[in-house]
Amino acid sequence: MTTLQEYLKNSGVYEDLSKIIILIAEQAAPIRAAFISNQSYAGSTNASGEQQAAMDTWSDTHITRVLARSGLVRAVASEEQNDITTFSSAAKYSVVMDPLDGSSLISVNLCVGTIVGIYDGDVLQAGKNLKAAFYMLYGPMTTLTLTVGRGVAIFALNTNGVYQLLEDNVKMPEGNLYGSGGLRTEWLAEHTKYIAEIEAAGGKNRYSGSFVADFHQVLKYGGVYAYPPTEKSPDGKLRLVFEANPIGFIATQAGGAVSNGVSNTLAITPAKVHQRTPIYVGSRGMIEAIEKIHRA
Ligand code: AHM
Ligand code: MG
Repeated sequence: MTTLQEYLKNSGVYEDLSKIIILIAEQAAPIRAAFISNQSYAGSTNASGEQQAAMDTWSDTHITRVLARSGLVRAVASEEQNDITTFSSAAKYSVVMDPLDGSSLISVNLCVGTIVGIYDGDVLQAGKNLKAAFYMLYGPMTTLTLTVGRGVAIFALNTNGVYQLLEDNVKMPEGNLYGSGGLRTEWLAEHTKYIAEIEAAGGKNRYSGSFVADFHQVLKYGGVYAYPPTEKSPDGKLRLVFEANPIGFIATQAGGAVSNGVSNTLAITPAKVHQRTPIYVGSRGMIEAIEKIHRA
């Protein structure tokens, strides 16, 4: 059995980076334990104008407090906080996170997760500069899907509280699953054409409303997760810094790709922390197909 600690050591990851990854990964247990008493909405909205679930704010406060106490982190930016918080400019690494992704599904007990990216230096960098990206998925198992820039590994939290390696060198296959956000009646012509092409080729629709969960099945089975632009929301719904970049980095490390439909989102330097982006993430062929439609 290879543990998360051993994997990080064998990968030659810098000590502080390893410590931050392990520290956040350890918060899966307290986060899972908190669901039962945090079922409601918090009555507040976040910087993206969305209703915050009690678990959004609980997870955000909890992880931020743990990072602040660690003394290892330079700055943190969270989907649930308005501004970037700087802890120590002497520290090397900054953390970006969506502390509880898919939170509209908490009250119906569907799969949700925590998304994290770690940069060397400040927060507002292009996703391609990520030093590590991972997500915890709170499903039947608690899993951790991680890249430190050397491929993708999946761990599961066992009954002894240890993350054990389930799968190393995860490769995203070409596949035909697709899930798309937004209302069909509001999709733009390019996206409508794209989905029609996928359906004509026998594509199978799988969309739960939890990005991490929907992405995870695309990672394993192949296909695409999309949240497209619309007339009303030309930048889609998901956030570049907290969602598109960490997941896009993982996809790319598994041989897949990420795009806003036109080009690779990992190349974009964010202008602001809560910037949204249209997103297509999944098997390489699927991402090439939407870019081809946009070029035509
Ligand atoms: P969240 O971070 O507040 O949960 O919002 C992002 C979520 C994604 O997990 C999911 O894919 C998408 O929003 C679902 O949106 P919709 O309900 O419009 O399909
Ligand atoms: Mg989210």
